[in-house]
Amino acid sequence: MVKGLTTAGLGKPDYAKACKQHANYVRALEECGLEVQILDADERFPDSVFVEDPALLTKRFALVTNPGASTRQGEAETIKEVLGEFYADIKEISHPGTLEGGDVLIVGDHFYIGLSARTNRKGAEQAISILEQFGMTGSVIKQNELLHLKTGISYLENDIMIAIAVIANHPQFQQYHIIQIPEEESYAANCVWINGTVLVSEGYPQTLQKIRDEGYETITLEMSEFRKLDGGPSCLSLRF
Ligand code: CIR
Repeated sequence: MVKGLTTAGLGKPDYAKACKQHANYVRALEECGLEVQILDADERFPDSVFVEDPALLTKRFALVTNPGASTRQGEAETIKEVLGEFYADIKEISHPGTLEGGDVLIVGDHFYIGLSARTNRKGAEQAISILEQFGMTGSVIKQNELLHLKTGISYLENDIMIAIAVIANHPQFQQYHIIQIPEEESYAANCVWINGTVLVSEGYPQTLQKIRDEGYETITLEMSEFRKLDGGPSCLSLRF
């Protein structure tokens, strides 16, 4: 993990601390009523704790992505084996298409797919055509400021989004009520709704208050070591 990709400039993660934060994260998922399967560490891939990226899980099928980061491409093979335990239908994104799960924002049966340095148009188009085969839809969101689309926006169900200004203004999101995050708290835009509770990174009081004001229960989580690798709460699990 200490060799993971990063642009944060916050130094190397403290591995022992990261393990504690990970354990707290797992506990939070369980408190929200989820059953959690923890995968073994895969020492070949320093970013593999961010399991959200090599797969996209839907109600009807699983999609193994082709991560745009070359050091992460091998993660897809491992995740595919695991998903075989849960899904009869497993589809794949193939070269020259690339896609990472962090770029996919799910709203019911619609999938917003952000273009980024990790997800290219061909990858997004492949995903959309597979979604359509299963009666679901997708659309492309152009952005070039963030690592992933969900670095800047999360869906909190009930037609409510939480987002930083640059993403909140995107025309495709105007149909939602958007909780806007102050710029100095932009890291907190990546949060996770689970069964009515929102998991929020600790240390972002204005964002926390705004989420509570909308009536959500919240659990705050220390994410400092994952933040050092540009990762947030959604990145650490695949939820289905
Ligand atoms: C990476 O650059 O790929 C990792 N260091 C961080 C991935 C974060 N994943 C996510 O936002 N879904």
